[in-house]
Amino acid sequence: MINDARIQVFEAHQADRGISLEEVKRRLKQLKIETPSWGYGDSGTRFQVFKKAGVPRTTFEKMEDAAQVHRFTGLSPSVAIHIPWDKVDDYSRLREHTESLGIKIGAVNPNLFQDDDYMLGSITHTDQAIRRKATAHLRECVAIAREVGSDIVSLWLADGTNYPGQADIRKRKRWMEEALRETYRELDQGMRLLIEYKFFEPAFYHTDLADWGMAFNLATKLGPQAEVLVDTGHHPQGTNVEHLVAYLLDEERLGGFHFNGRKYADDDLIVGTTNPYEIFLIFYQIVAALREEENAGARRTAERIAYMIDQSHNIEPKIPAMIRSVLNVQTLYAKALLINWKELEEAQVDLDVLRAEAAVREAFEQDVEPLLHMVREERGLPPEPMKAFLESGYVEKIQDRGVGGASW
Ligand code: AOS
Ligand code: ZN
Ligand code: ZN
Ligand code: ZN
Repeated sequence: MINDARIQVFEAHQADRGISLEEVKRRLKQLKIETPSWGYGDSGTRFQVFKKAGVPRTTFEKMEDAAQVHRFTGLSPSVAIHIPWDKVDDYSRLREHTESLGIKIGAVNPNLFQDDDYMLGSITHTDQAIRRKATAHLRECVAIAREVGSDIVSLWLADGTNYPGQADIRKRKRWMEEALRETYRELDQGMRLLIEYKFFEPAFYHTDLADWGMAFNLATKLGPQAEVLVDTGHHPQGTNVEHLVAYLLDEERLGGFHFNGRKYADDDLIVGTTNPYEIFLIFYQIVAALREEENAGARRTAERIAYMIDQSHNIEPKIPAMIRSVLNVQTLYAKALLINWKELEEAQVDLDVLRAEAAVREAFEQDVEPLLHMVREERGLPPEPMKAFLESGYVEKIQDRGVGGASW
């Protein structure tokens, strides 16, 4: 529990460290983490989809669950949708319903991987008719984004091959570029196309959009409204994700994140459960860029990063899993905001390796619970969101939905 004495100790300690808590709190209050509609439905591995009681039966009900996450955390005012998983007859009704819950629709995610036609590729398929069909779906998603009031289309492409020689890699590259150019042309001003990469799965020999370099190159070719989306589970083991984040930030092409935790591959577990230091170090790079942008009063890349959760809650209760996830992100962001920049910069100038490393690590070691309680209190939110949600009676209330809700 947090009491006044613990808060006073925290404030005094941060004052000693030379940290301006007002600035830290201001930034913390701006943090928004989108949750995905698919995170509320039934999901599973390729071995089994577990059916849970109380799972939303429709996209409308998914929005109701997502609204709970925002209600108790104040962190998740928007929800990503996936087409066709969230296909509805009337998108303006979905928009109205969502907005009546105090949240809004965020990124629109096209699905180019669940149609038999796409077994050997979608926008990279050898058959022109299939490429046309896939491109039409991408364009449709831009139109849906317009209709639901979203400014982000977020594309992950499952295209790839399983065997050497299976297809012409360079032709596929050109077809992919062609389809994305056509999609890009559909964007309204102010809309963004986020390009997500992943080095394997479902294809295991080559993936057409395999890494951040390819996504960056494509985004650069397309134009300023195209940016890279970094999913924390989409890199080979050992990749220095915070480095590529810093690189993309500096090139002004970092569009967004899919947060999740991983130990082996694209595990899609709760963010920060196995790799909290990595997430913290990603935020270290982002806060550095934010500070630079603010001082220069010019570039605005870091400020408008679209943070999203992309996880598959197979064994966890859905809403608490989502609450845990956004709280973990908030905690790690809070820690990064406690870096003593003066100390760090001095150590770097003095070429003092150990002091510089310590300046970063010491922020990670701070106990930010008092800080988070203060911020929640100031915003009129429950100081312990998970506890408040579990005591709210919502879980009991949705049991009448029964078993067999929506799943992909
Ligand atoms: C797939 O591995 C990607 O992470 C996607 O971003 C995401 O999981 C998908 O769009 C949900 O279908
Ligand atoms: Zn993802
Ligand atoms: Zn993924
Ligand atoms: Zn993942």
